[in-house]
Amino acid sequence: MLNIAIFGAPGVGKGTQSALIVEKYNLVHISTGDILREETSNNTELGLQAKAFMEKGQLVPDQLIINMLEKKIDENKNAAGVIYDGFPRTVKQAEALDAMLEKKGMKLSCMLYLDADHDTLVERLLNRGKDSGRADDSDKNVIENRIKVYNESTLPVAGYYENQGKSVKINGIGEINDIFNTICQAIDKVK
Ligand code: B4P
Repeated sequence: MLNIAIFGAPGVGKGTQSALIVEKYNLVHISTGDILREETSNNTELGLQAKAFMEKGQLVPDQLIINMLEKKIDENKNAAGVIYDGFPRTVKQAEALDAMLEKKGMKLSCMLYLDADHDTLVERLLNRGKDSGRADDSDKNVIENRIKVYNESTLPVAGYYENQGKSVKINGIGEINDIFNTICQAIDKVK
C-alpha cells in the first residue's frame, strides 16, 4: 500500500498537487487542513479547539492532530493507498505517523517535499484569500506567521525523512502540470 506524505510551506501547492495525485493513483486524500476546516465549520469540539490556533497562523497542538489522524487511517484500512497532505507538520507528528504505520505493518513510501521562495508563497496565499474566504489567507501578518512557524517547527521534518532516505525535493515553482509530471516520476519509483 502506498503511503505518501506531501510536504512544504503554506501555499507551496500541497493541496493543488494532492488533487491531481489522488485522481491518477486512486489514493485516499487525508488533508489535516481540510479536516480541521470542516470540524471548525461544523462547530465540533475539535473544531472549536483548533479555530483559535488556525486564525493566528499557529499549529494546532500535536495530540489533537495525532488522534484525528489515527481515526482517519482506521477508517481507510482497505484503501489502495493514502496521501497525507499537510501532515506531519512537526517531528513529533512524524514519529507518531511512523509508529501508527508500523503498528499496521506499513511504512511511509516517500515524502514529496515541494519548495518555493517566500515571496511566491505570500503572493499565492493572498490571491487565494481574495475569493476563498479563508481568514488565514486574507491577512498578511497571519500569512507571515504561518511561514515563520513553518520555518521553525515544520522544516525539521524534512531532515527527519532525509535521514531515512525518503525525502524527494521538488521545485514548486512553474506550471502546475509540469510540477505534477515531476511528482509522478517520484511516485512511480516507489510504487
Ligand atoms: P493547510 O490547509 O494544510 O494549507 P496550506 O499549507 O495553506 O496550503 P497548501 O500548501 O495546500 O496550498 P495550495 O495547494 O492550496 O493548513 C492550514 C492550517 O491548518 C495551518 O496553518 C494550521 O493552523 C492547521 N494545520 C493543518 N495541518 C496541521 C497539522 N498537521 N498540525 C498542526 N496544524 C495543522 O496552494 C495555495 C495557492 O497557490 C492556491 O490558490 C493555488 O491555486 C496556488 N498554486 C498552487 N500551485 C501553484 C503553481 N504551481 N503556480 C501558481 N499557483 C499555484
